[in-house]
Amino acid sequence: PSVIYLKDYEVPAFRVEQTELRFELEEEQTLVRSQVRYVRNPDSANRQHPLVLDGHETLELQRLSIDGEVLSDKDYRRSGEQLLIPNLPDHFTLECITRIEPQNNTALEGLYKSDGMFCTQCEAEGFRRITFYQDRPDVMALFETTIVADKLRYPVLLSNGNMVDAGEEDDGRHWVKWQDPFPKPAYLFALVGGDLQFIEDRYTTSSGRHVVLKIFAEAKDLDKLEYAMNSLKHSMRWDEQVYGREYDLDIFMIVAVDFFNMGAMENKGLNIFNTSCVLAHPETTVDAGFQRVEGVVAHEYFHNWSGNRVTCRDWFQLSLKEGFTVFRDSQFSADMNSATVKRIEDVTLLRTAQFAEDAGPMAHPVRPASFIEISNFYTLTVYEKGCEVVRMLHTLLGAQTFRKGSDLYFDRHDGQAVTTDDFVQAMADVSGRDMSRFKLWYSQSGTPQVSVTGEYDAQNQRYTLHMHQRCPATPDMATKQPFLIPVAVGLLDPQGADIPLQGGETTEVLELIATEQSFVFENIPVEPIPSLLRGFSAPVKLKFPYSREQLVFLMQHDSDGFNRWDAAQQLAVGIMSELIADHQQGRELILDQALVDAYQQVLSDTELDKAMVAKVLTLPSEAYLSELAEVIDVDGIYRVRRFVRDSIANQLETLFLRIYQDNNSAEPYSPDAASVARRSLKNLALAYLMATEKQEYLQLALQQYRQADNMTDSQAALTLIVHSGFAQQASEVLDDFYQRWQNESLVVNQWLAVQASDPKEGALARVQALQQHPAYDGANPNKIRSLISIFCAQNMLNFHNTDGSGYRFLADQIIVLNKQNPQIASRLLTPLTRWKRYPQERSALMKAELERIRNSGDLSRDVFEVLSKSLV
Ligand code: HT7
Ligand code: ZN
Repeated sequence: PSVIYLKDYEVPAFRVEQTELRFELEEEQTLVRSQVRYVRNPDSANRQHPLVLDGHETLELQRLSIDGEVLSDKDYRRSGEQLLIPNLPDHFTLECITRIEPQNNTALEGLYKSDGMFCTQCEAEGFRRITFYQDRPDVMALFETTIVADKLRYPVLLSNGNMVDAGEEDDGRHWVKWQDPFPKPAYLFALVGGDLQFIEDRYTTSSGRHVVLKIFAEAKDLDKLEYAMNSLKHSMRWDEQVYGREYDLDIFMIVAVDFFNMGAMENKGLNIFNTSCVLAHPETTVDAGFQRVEGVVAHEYFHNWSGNRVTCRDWFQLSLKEGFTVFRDSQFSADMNSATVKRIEDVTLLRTAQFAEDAGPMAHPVRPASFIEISNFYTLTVYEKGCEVVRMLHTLLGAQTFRKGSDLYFDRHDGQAVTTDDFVQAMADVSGRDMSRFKLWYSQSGTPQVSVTGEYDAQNQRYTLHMHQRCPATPDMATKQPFLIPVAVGLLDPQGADIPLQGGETTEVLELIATEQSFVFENIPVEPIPSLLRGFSAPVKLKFPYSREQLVFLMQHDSDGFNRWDAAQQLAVGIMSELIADHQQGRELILDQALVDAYQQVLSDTELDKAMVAKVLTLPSEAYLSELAEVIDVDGIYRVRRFVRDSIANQLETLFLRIYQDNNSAEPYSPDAASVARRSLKNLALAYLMATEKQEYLQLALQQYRQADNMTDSQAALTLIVHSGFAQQASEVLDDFYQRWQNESLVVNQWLAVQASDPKEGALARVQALQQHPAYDGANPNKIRSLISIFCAQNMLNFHNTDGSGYRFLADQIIVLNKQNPQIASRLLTPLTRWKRYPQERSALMKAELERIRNSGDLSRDVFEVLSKSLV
């Protein structure tokens, strides 16, 4: 497979004025007729350029004609994934008929069937599986789509834009015609055909436009759509208030499908969602699920401006829409819930998974310079680090100037396909700042490391912070220039109060631009304790030589909620890292009382937000400890985490019991922030109580499991019981849970995940047995994620079994999925790609499995790219 480079970008040879599509949906085949009006692009350097159309090998070409004249196979050339037509006039209409088989499309790209329903996924390059087309985001066209299908089987036929006509044929088929008034690239095209029900609502925009809102799902799921509808309306209002962006069509539709490679898709006017990101009901959905629905509905809706009205020039610019939209949805979720908790969750994801990506073989900049398969670049770097880059712009410019910049960006580029440079330029223009150094965040990969020391000059009442930055080499880039790093800083006096800084503010954003730089604070009357990188103002690893006492002090006093939590994390990480070393040396494990005391203080503080207490008392995950380790000691990390958890549980048992009882309210379920916080604290307390392995707490968990009126409490209890040593009760609740929820596919996914993450011995055999269970479907990505991905990512001890069985198992799955669904296969590879981080014995076994996959035969581009980068 060939490598595609950003530096080779050329404008398209032809523009498209109009794209008319007609789909005849049948059981054995779908016929697609496209009629496309092309115009030679005056901006293209070569006026003789042939028309180059993309078309997947599965397309059966039935007819090609230009302005009514049928072409013979001498008039065009089909080569690989392309169709070339030379000698064309400057204006013409190309008609193309293709035959495709959506019912056999297991890749879930293009047009496919999900549970008997036709649906599409065209981003990034799925449209070329439907018809021959310039399948690139800078070719934007007006689409008109007619869908013809059997009326009984497929009563609902949807596409983008507004429905303009409909009718019936004599043979039991009906048809519907949709017109989208906004030009769009092919990746935003969507079609749905199925037997669907919907809920409906209305929304009036701030300028008075009436919009019909519809959410479609299978009839059995109709009662799980209300939360998404409310989230949609909140998102629409929020985007008007915070970004001045209104919705622009008369209808906005969401469709829930069960087979989907990612979370959701922002197709113009017709979003398609993985059921896991749209269905929510207290009895079947946990709190985190509700929050995910709210976040994803907002994300896809916000794309209507950041992605659809202004789109990407090419796929290297993916973060233009994704980084910005993740930033927008994170602001929205922060506004709807607790801002600090949202920040903690986002940073936890970034630090565990994105930092690991930056440290692995697939490291790439937010704007990659090359790729083999673009689907491999829908990554945490493009999304989450891309969001952090936009957040840094917001921090550097301030909210008001940032808003001016986004207004200018949307006005200047409405209807265009543009680049991340254009986005930064709008911010530079409104602020008058030179952003050239800032742009290195888009072009350089790797996680910068910032080392800070403090120096107090008592005589002159001066405090100086010395900073040093470096960014380690990544496989794609050996040397890096210094970044512009905004470091938000506050200084605490010995009582824990913020010392006023220049201008009377208590937080100042320092701009670190050189490799070494010092920042001086005048009029500091006492030696302060610095609070650094407040709110995690930049995606870096920051080190300051804090003592444990200082971290405890920051935990108690920092006015920045994020940093209070982070001080607790740093304290725990420091203590656990030492214990891991002790474990490796065979020394007895002794827990530093400082951690227990600090946790006890937090638990006893009735002023603190409950969600914050739960976050502070959650120990760093195995994944985060792994990311921080030079060489990953799987057993050491697991044992030490257990030891620390159990020690805390035993010492603070009475307190945990009181917390549990105080928060075990009998109020009916509500997904509001305060109730979520209460449940999270209660269930954290239950987890610590269960760690004591006492019968009485097993009874408490069983009681919660039986009496819960909501899935959050019932699943929390289920997980604790299943993961405990109480084997009989574990098996009883698992059976009970399945009997009760077997007809709820998303709940069954949770049942699979609980078993896949059970750390007890023999997990692989249990996972393999579950693959044979009627509840499992190896063609459904949600099932694969719940069972296989969870086993590999959240069951470290079993996946990394030194007999190599976990690695072998994963490789076997990838070999099968490589043919069936390459996108999913390639994503599943991730844990094996990290082989260099493990000690020799494990790393050799992992590498051998990567090699076995490489030798297994025909590799998809997706799997090939990840393998080839991992095996250098
Ligand atoms: N923009 C959407 C991306 C997406 C996607 C990409 C590759 C393969 C399947 C996919 N499904 C959706 C999702 C989003 O970021 O909003
Ligand atoms: Zn997105």
